[in-house]
Amino acid sequence: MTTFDELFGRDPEGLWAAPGRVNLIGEHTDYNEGYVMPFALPHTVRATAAGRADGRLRLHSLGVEGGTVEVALDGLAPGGVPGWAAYPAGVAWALRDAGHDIGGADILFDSDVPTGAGLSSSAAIEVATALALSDLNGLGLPPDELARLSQRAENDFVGMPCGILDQMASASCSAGHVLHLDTRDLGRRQVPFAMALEGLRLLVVDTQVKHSHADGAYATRRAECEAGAAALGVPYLRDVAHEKLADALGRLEDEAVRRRVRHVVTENRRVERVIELLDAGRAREIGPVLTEGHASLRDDFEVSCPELDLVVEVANAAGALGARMTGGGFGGSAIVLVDEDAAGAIGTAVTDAFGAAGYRAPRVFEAIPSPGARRLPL
Ligand code: GAF
Repeated sequence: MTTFDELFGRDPEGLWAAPGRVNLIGEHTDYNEGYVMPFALPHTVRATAAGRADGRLRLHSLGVEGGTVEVALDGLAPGGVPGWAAYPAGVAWALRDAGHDIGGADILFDSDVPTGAGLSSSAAIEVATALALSDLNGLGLPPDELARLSQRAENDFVGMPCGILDQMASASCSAGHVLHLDTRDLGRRQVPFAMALEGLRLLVVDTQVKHSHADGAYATRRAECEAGAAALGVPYLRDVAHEKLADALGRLEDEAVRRRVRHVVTENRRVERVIELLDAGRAREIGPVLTEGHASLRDDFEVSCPELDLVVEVANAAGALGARMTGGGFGGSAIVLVDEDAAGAIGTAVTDAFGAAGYRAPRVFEAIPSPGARRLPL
C-alpha cells in the first residue's frame, strides 16, 4: 500500500478519522429544521496529513484512480475542482471563506466507508478533512463548527443541497449511542443504544444500487418542502405541529406538496416516539415505527425504490422487528432490526429474494454504534 512518505517525500504530522453513519429514524427532516437520530458506523475515512507553508493543497485517495490532485488555496472557487477531490478542497475553501487563516496541506485519504451506499462517505471525507485542517492550523474547532463548514463545502462548493444530518453524525456521534439531534439549533443528546444487551441486532443491507436521478430528485424534494412551508406561512415544516397536521393538509392545494408535508410532520413525530421508547428501555418496540417510516418515505415522500422496498418486505416477512431505508434514498441502504438469533436467517432471506428478483447480491453487515471523528495515533 502506498504510504504518505512515498507519495509526498516527507513525514506526516498526524492521522485523523471520520465515520460514515446510518440514520435510525428522522429522514428528510434535517433541511426542514427537524429531528434526526443517526449513529456512526465503524467504517471511516482516514486522513494522514502534514501542513504546507506554500498555500498548496495536495490530495491523494487510495483506491481512486487518477493520482494526486494539486490545487492552490488562493485559486479555489465553487465548481472548480471535479470528482472526489471537490469534497476536501471544498472544506479548505469553506474554512478560508469563514475567515480561518489556514495554510496548505498534503493529505492522503484511505476509506472503508462504502461509496454511493447512502452511508455518508461524502460527509466522512469532509469531516476528516475539516478536523485535520483544524488541528494542523491550531484552530481547535468544535464538532458543530466542523459539521457546519463541511455542510457549507457540500452545499456551495460541490453543489449538493444537503442538510446537516450526515456531517453532524460524523463529527459528533459517540460509541454505543445514537445521537438525538435537533437540526434547528444543533441541540443534542447521546442516547444509549446497547442493542446487544437486549438481544437485538441492527443490520445494514446495502442494495449496491444508486439510481441516476438521485441528486436531482433530492433537490426537488427540498424545494417541495420549502413550497409547503411557504404555503402554510411557517419558516420551516418543523414549525407545523403534529396535532395541527390535518388542518395544515387541508390548506394545501398541491397534492405532491401535501404528501411531502405529511411525511415530514409525521417523521418528526416518529423520532419522538423512538426516543420515548429508547428512554423507557423498550428498544425492541421501535421496530414498527421504523417500518411505518419506510412506508411514509415510499408513499408520501417517494424516495424509495424497488430494491429498498424488497428488503423491507422480505425482512419483515422473515421475522424482523422492523425495517426501513436509511439516508437520502433512490438506492443505497436499508436498516433491519432483528432478534440476534434470527439475524442470519433474515439476511439470507433478503439475499435470496434479491437473487430471485434478478438484482445484484446485497451487502449485509451489522451496524455497531461507533465513535465520531477523532485524531488517531500515527
Ligand atoms: C442525505 C442528505 F445528505 C442529508 O442531509 C439528509 O437530508 C438525508 O439525505 C435524508 O434524511 O443523506
